[in-house]
Amino acid sequence: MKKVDAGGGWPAVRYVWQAARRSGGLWRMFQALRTANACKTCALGMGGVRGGMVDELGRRFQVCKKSVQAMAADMQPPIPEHFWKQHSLEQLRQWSPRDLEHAGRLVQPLRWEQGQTHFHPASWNEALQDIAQTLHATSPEQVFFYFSGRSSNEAGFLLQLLARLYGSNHVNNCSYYCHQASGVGLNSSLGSGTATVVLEDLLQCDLVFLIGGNPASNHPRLVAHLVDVRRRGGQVVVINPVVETGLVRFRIPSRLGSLLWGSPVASEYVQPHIGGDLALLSGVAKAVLDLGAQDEDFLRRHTTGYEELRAHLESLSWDEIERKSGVTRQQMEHLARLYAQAQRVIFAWTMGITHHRHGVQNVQAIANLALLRGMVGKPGAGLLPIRGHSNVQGMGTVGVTPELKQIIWKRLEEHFGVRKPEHSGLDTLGCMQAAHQGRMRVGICLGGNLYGANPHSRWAAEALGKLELLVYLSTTLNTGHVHALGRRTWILPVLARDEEPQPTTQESMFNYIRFSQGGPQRHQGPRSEVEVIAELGERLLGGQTPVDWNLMRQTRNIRQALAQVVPGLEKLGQIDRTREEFHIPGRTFHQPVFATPDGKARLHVLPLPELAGGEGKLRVMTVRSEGQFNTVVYEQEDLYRGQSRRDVILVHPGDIRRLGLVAGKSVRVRSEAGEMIVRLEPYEAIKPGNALMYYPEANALVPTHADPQSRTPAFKCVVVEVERV
Ligand SMILES: Nc1nc2c(c(=O)[nH]1)N[C@H]1C(S)=C(S)[C@@H](COP(=O)(O)OP(=O)(O)OC[C@H]3O[C@@H](n4cnc5c(=O)[nH]c(N)nc54)[C@H](O)[C@@H]3O)O[C@H]1N2
Ligand SMILES: Nc1nc2c(c(=O)[nH]1)N[C@H]1C(S)=C(S)[C@@H](COP(=O)(O)OP(=O)(O)OC[C@H]3O[C@@H](n4cnc5c(=O)[nH]c(N)nc54)[C@H](O)[C@@H]3O)O[C@H]1N2
Ligand SMILES: [Mo]
Repeated sequence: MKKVDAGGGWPAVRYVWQAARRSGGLWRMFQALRTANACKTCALGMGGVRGGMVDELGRRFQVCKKSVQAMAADMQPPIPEHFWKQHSLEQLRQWSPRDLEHAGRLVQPLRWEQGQTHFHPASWNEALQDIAQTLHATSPEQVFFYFSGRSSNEAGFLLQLLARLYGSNHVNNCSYYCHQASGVGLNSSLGSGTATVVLEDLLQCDLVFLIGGNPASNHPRLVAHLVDVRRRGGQVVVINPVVETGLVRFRIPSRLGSLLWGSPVASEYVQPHIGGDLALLSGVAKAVLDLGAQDEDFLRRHTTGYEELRAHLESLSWDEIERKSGVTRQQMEHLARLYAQAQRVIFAWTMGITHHRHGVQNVQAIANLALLRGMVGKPGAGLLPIRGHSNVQGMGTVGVTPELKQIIWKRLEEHFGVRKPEHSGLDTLGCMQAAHQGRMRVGICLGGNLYGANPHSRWAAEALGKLELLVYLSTTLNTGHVHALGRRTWILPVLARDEEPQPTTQESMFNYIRFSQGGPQRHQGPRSEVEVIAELGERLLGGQTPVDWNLMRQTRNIRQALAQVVPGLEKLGQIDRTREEFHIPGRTFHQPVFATPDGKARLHVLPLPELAGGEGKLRVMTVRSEGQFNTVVYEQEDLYRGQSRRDVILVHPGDIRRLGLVAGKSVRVRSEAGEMIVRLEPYEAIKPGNALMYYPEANALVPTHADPQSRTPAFKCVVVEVERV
């Protein structure tokens, strides 16, 4: 298949048109996107109280293909009752993620028990009664709660409150497979774990480092900002082992000139090895010192650890840096010069940085480099982890984490009589490991696809299969529902954000709290997430705790609670009246005063990790194509990488020769975790020594190795052997 020459453009426009037609026409789609709700896809922060498609600066018609994709999925007709008689579980297991998603909206609670051939529709009463009874009979340390990042702050807070009152600390969210390394890394450097900039800063910077991300596919609205940096005469440095088409040129559909001719994105494109970023960033930092371009005054006044970092960087040899990064000294010195010439620099990154065993150190290395020139703590400059799910950051803020800040525990106790459960909470991978060892009995999943998201698919299915009870609250069917069932499983249908009968709130990657108004219910049957949780709370804990679960059915009451419990969310207390969306205070640093005890940022000395792999092996990254949203695959083809199918491994032609393989033929790819037979595709755009496969399919190969600090699996660095079959 021929690769397109730029990202965005007509294919995106055509897709929108087709998706809209399937959903009842362009006008109906437009009306749906226009409602005052936060966009459902990434966390860039579109929509909210000022209407859909409005960004955080109030600019209109900010929409992308993904918003339409997600909306079209929610606008589908319901899955009819006879579907569950017609299709056995065995049949549904043959369906692709796309077929499952396109089956329609879930509208009835479904029950399955070990040994049964089909799912059975059941009543809400049966479902909630069974779940409450099972929880009653189970020890809370054997129950975990997994949250995706699509649900509201209100649902997230309420379910974690239920979990703690019930006695479980095993509360976590998809961030543990996503940006957790950013949170841990930033906290260790700045005392706060989120972006230090707001959207406006992006409009003022003159250099952006974009590291380990493909926003042309995954955050298309961000690319318009990168294009604008170039227009202002600024620079965009992309660091990525793959030359991604849409990061070279992008056609912004809403700008005619750009749509026709395309706009340049990257001004420099540097290709390290997979996992080579820490060495590369250290090399650039060393070259900054060689140039004398560091801001000594800033470093002395606002940071600690400068002398140690300096000594460490000076002691590193260029040989080691070049070997471990895969980038030449000249290239790193060139980047250092660009950096030295810029006044306001933003460092942005995604999964290419976090999905490694040294993910936290990668993030610390980015913070080090930014601090060296005083690029944190002033307008137009700073650090920007580009978040995935539309409310994944909110989940962390409202307490969907195994551990909570002391002050939140204290307030939960004061307001709701929560006594801190004695056992320590497990992160996502920890819960899966415990389940596999038979130490978990019940799992409750608010959205997401815990199976599809997991490394080592076979192992993940085994782990979930050992649970006595598994509960999914979902909008549509996904692979987890058919491949990873507990001995008894409930699938409960819930409303999407824009169908909620009451307002909800979400938080963007710029720490901005948005207010979604909800809207009319599209189908009879699904219930609001908050209502389901409150009902379960009443059945499980009613009368035993100070929480009035009936009051908690009102999202405004949950916002009152959030305002009282979570520092920074005080304004949620009035938001129903004021409709004022807001930035969470204390996170954006426009002054060099940091959230650490001494107010100073901390520099870290980071030894350089060896590259993974070795003779005859390849390092594989598992990534998304533009036609999917996480485990939901909408399209088989990847236009930007010129692929017509997904069961492939993309390898540099030089490696194909070196390994004695034949392009276009089937190969066996073997890792520590498993093997897959896929087609070998030659791919010039990847750095030799490295290869690319598609997530979620390639999770069959990803071992469960994780970063010890953030516990994020190394999804981007799987060592494999490839052989002919
Ligand atoms: N259309 C669409 N949009 C999405 C999503 C989606 O699935 N589809 N998912 C959402 C979510 S939850 C998230 S977290 C984000 C994910 O957004 P991204 O992080 O952009 O997504 P990935 O496809 O995982 O790819 C990461 C990029 O990292 C590069 N990379 C891989 N390994 C390395 C490395 O070692 N170093 C460097 N420097 N780069 C590397 C790859 O070449 C690829 O370009 O997108 C969000 N938005
Ligand atoms: N190999 C590999 N594995 C990875 C990654 C990778 O790059 N490579 N990326 C990781 C990352 S970054 C992430 S974030 C995870 C993603 O992990 P998850 O967030 O767990 O997975 P999703 O595929 O986003 O979940 C999609 C499902 O959410 C449900 N859903 C959608 N909207 C709603 C809603 O409003 N409410 C409720 N209750 N449910 C809803 C639908 O049923 C849909 O099928 O995967 C991780 N796994
Ligand atoms: Mo993510």
